[in-house]
Amino acid sequence: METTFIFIKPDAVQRGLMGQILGRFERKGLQIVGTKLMSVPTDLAKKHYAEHEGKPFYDGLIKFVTSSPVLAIAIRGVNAVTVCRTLIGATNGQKADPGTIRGDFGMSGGFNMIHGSDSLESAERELALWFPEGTLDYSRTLDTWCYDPSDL
Ligand code: D4T
Repeated sequence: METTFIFIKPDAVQRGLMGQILGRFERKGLQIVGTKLMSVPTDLAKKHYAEHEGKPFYDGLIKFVTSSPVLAIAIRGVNAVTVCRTLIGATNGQKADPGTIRGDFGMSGGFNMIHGSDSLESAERELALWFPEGTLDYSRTLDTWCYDPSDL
């Protein structure tokens, strides 16, 4: 099992898409183990996007993610990092495949609605930044119907 970090960005929160987006992860069979609707302090945004510092879009990106609340989410499942990235789709909504979150809901590269950790190492780093208090550990009876024993 992996735990990955997702956040629903200000554009999707403002557009009233939180429930529909969260629902896509739930209906897939993934387990929500943390949620937090929050304003993002600038220093947290800068730590999160440290790898992009100096790039042309960096200042606008920090301004965007700190402009209005986001929904931070921790999600658990087998191969959760890759599965969530697949559900999210390509960075630019105009190029993202139909059926993905960005492909179905968005038209932008910058206002692209959602972030998902791109590796297990990133997930661990980002979860420590966004959920320093930790995530929840609970079992769900439905997991016995989401995975066959060989998946686990
Ligand atoms: P995130 O990190 O937000 O899940 O998005 P991606 O993993 O799909 O894309 P990324 O790290 O390459 O970019 C981070 C963030 O910056 C915005 N961005 C990116 C932008 O505004 N202009 C650009 O040219 C790029 C490459 C969008 C996502």
